[in-house]
Amino acid sequence: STSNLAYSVGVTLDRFIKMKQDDFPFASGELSQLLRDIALASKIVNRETNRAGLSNIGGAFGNTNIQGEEQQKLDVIANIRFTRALTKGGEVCAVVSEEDDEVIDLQNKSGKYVVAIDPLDGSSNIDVNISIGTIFSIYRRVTPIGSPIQAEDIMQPGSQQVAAGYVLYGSSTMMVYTTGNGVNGFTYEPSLGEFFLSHPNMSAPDNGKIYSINEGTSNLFEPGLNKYIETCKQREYSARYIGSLVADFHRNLLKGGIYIYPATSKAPNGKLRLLYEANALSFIAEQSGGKASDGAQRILDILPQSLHQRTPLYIGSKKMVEEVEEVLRNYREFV
Ligand code: P6P
Repeated sequence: STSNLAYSVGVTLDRFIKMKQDDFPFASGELSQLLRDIALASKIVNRETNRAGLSNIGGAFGNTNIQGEEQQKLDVIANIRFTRALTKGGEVCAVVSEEDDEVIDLQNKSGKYVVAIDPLDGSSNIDVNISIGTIFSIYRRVTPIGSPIQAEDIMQPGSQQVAAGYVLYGSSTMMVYTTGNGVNGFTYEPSLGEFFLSHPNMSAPDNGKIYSINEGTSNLFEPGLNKYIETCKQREYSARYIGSLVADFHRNLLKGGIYIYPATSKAPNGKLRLLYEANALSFIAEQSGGKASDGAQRILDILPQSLHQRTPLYIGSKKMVEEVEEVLRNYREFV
């Protein structure tokens, strides 16, 4: 029966958030409410993602469905869902999203938090039915209540995050997040409409044998990176790269591994965005015992200069990130 199923699969996300609320003596539940708002929006996005092929909401833009309605891209829909949930929740005063050029002021003047979000990363994978994900960072606003000020409230280094997480719409849908006291993973049970604690206290293996990088552009890589990749091959590591950051990151977090999106001669800052991709996953990586850098400096120490700035990303098992940083350093010294 439903109650047995609920009992057998353990703690719901709501109950877990409530249990952990005591970790924040000063927060009177706003962060808890904010996490619930994100979970709610992710349930809606999950449903729409799973039906994408059916109701013709694929990645392709400008389709019209049988009703002749203009079809929106799924990442645009996801952005609307998350922004609407955060607006209604009332806890967030501003959102910076991959989908919007400028910061969105939610007009929640007393909202204590700012959210940076990639509502649906890797949405080009939807049409080929590969897992995709939502990535989010949560900051406390710096300025007193009123309209948020971009320079102070939005452009905070990742080290100022109070929470961060991702939702992976995969073979099952999971929500993984941290509030600075470790990392916990929840698996969605659609028949109950609930996330259940399935991966308590996630801990990244210190080392690993999986490397995730798009070697198709290796002729554009710096020499030290190609040297590291060569080492991975000599050790017969597994190359696993599915072109969906959240899915690659999540697998490496569970099994041990490193994900690299490097600077190249054509893209000196790589491809991934600092505010709503690298920072959140870097907070998760560190909180689970892993490491994240741009190849030299800690991602969470980078002071943002612009909303959509890119950063190279080396993230995953601590020893793997440390090793590649060492190789890069050695080769950079000799260049
Ligand atoms: P490339 C998807 O577009 C994405 O942002 C990440 O999810 C993914 O890891 C990466 O870009 C893939 O980029 O250049 O290897 O196709």
